[in-house]
Amino acid sequence: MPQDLRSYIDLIREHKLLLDIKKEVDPLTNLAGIAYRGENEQGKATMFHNLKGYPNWSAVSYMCGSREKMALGLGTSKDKALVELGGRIARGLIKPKIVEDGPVKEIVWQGDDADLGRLPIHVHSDSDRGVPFIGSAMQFVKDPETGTQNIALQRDHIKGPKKMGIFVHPKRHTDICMQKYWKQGKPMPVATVIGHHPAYYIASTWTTSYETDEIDITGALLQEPVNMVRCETIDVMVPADAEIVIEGEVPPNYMEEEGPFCEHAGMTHGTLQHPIINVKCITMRKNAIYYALQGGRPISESQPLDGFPMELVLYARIKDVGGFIDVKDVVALPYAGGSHIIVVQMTPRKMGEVRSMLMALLSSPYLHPKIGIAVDEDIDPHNAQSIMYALSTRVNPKSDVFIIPDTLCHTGDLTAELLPDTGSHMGFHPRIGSKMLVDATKGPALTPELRAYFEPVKPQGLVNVKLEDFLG
Ligand SMILES: Cc1cc2nc3c(=O)[nH]c(=O)nc-3n(C[C@H](O)[C@H](O)[C@H](O)COP(=O)(O)O)c2cc1C
Ligand SMILES: [Mn+2]
Repeated sequence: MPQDLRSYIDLIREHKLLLDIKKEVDPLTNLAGIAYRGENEQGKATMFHNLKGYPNWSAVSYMCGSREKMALGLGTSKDKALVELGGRIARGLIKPKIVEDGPVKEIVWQGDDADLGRLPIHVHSDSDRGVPFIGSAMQFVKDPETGTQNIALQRDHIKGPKKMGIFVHPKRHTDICMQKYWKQGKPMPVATVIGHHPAYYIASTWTTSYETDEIDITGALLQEPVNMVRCETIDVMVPADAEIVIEGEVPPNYMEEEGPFCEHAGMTHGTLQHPIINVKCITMRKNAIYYALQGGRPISESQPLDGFPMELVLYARIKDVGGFIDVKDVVALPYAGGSHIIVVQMTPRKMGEVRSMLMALLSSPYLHPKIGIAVDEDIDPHNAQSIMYALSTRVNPKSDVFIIPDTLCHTGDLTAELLPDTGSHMGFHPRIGSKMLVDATKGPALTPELRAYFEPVKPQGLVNVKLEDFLG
């Protein structure tokens, strides 16, 4: 059996990481709030079985709400994920298998039937003026010159029964591909895939080279070729075991206002000029499950989903700096918003190692990382209290903090300086920012007396006692 959304839902339910909600929930007014509370108050995904206005539909939220859940879905654990998945990628990407038919073709809506209003698309935040957005939209496009496909997770703004706005980041891969079609005056065919195993979602936010088809990353993560089937009305291949596919076209050289929407740092940026998709056909599985991926305020699914592939890429990048760095963990703090703060848990062995590592950490294919913090192995890099302890007791700002001005930064970082428009077709102003390197370690292992000095004391008897033994 292929690994898909349904096998994953069964798995997280079995591990008590899913809340099944049987009472009526309204995608337009309260689904987002319930899903947000499920993850942020109980660390659980939500499955909605009774959706107001959408009989026979169900929806899942926050299935990618934490590293713990995604790692479980990939047959590993939160703590072993970076080494295990890094190994799978290093052993080689895996090409998909082309199939003639698949479950995603069980139902086909053409013509007037292909109406977006029939899908239980939800309203994410109070910033969005009551407009539903598809947060879980994996956009599959095909380069017109090479035939290589690209996947990018890009939200869709619902504008009518057959029309969606699409937020295409200027200069990223969908834009590069789109500009090639537009130069020839042609529409770009695009397949919007909704609902599948987290491996597809992790691959779709993975930042890699334009030449790499992210479906091969999905194969490597799952350690098997995935099944791909041709769309009905456009020349694009899509996963045969997905829940829903919206086939459409991006008309050439045309843009209109997109947004406002709750962005990944937890705020809204208002509207910008972006392309649209005209819908041609919708295909889906029987009893399709809608994936109501929640955007916006942390912890939304944007942070762990941006962060998990980022952690994998950064781990692979920094562990070989200077030959070898003893890296234990890399965490893009999901509760910090925007994936701007990255904490590296490591054992520093020699002078200079931490600074060199932090330079690589903050200079990679990813633009989000702005503040890099190195901590020792006795600090929990997932825990804010533990990180604060290291910042408080192991940092001398004069010698442990470095600021690098005028570097590339994420355009969504509103603290960064706006540059004059350099000709981006969307009038999207590039920003220039700065980076902060923080060495919050005790010092290198070659100075054991220095490290010993920073050893935290332990309450008497702590290591031998268990509270349960003394209760009742
Ligand atoms: C939940 C979520 C939503 C996202 N939405 C968008 C979006 O609307 N537009 C966009 O350009 N990137 C968005 N991203 C980031 C892209 O998915 C990411 O940059 C991806 O690597 C782009 O694909 P590419 O590397 O093939 O260009 C989103 C990421 C996440 C996790
Ligand atoms: Mn790409």
